[in-house]
Amino acid sequence: MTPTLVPFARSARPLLFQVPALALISAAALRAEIVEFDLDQVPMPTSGSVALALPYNEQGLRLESSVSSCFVVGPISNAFTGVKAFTPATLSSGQTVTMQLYSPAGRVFAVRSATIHPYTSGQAVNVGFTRFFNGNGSTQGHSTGTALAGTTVTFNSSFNRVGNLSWQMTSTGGIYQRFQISRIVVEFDGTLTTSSFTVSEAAGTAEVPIQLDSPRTTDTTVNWEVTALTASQPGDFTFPGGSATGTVTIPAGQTVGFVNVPIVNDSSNESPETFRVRYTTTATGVLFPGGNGFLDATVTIASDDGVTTFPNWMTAHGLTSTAADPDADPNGDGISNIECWLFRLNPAGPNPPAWLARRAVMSGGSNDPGLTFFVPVPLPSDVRIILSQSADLGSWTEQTRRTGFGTGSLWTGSGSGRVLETSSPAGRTITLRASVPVGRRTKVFLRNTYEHVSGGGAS
Ligand SMILES: [Ca+2]
Ligand SMILES: [Ca+2]
Ligand SMILES: [Ca+2]
Ligand SMILES: [Ca+2]
Repeated sequence: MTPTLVPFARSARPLLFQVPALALISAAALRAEIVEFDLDQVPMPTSGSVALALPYNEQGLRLESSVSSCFVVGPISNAFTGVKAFTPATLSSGQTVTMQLYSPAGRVFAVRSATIHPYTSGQAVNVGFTRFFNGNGSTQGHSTGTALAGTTVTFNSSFNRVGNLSWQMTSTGGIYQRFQISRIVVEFDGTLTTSSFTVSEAAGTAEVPIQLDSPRTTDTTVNWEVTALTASQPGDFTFPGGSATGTVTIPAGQTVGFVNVPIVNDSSNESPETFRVRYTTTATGVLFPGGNGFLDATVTIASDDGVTTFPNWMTAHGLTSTAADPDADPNGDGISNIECWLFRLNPAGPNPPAWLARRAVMSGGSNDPGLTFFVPVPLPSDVRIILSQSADLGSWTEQTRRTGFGTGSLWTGSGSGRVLETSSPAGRTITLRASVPVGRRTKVFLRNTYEHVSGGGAS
């Protein structure tokens, strides 16, 4: 009897575990996006001052002015020893000059501090009208104090979430009231993102992420609300902690938080069903993409009941067209769809680590090498498993194969006598052992190949 071989696809399984691409935890070593605008691109003047052409760019910030250049003063006389500071060009009486610092990319930031210095020919004179504007109509005045070494001043909450920082200087009464700035510290606002995904009905929990593009210096609290769409509550999922709303905090220095929504592992045959998690926030220093006031993640629950074939498994996970091909990997985790079906893995979203342990791993050590894997029940009838081995990764020799676990299905081939199988109510643990050359040390490479055989077959 000839087995039906259409459609027919191959799926090679590399021996190394691949890290799921869906891992959402970002490295904690990421730098907060704090920018010190401190003229670090400008050489230190060896005496007096140097002209600084405007606009001047540093670390994603741009300095512009109503004049075409300003001065960078360095270690002049007894004033700015070791400090680079900038100041507008000399003003004539009554002239006003406006300086503006902003992100050419349009990024919003919080102004944290500025270090300002008085200046009048090396003498310490308090300059009291150094007013800053935030571009939104708010102003804040600071005095330089009399210390030539400068004073670091901080900014109130109206200087959070600004598009620019500007300041003016006007000469009055023929006296050049001038000050210098050596350092402005801003923190760019973080952008919050989430992602929609498919969760397996048996996964227990949908971990819905809320992520910052970079860590912040303070905790970020985000509100969430869970709403049923085509899924029903509490039949298909339940509210986290029994509440449809709550908050999640992304701690300072970290970039991700989760809302954990319990998923009900029912026994109903169902199409993919959905619920929504909507995020809103009043936290300062964070934004949603596009300036939206909220952010949605849609979670699709894939039912695992009444599924008997590979195409059923794809349909249950909402996969169609080429995304449902046996060799396709729509969730980017390095595991093909056909292998997901054999091991009852989620092909369209994340998998619990315990499920990934079902996949084939090396076993038996150097004396009796093999591949061991676990096929959960119900055992499929339309997946062919082929063990091959190689001494050089160039030519491969098939050892044994089996198509599905239906009646009459058997391991065949020269290696069929080396197969070990143990059954349990949960499934079958299978070890496919290699053919080991005797009397010499050699390398053996093993691989499992998984194919879809529509309708199944004997081998
Ligand atoms: Ca359900
Ligand atoms: Ca179920
Ligand atoms: Ca179900
Ligand atoms: Ca995959």
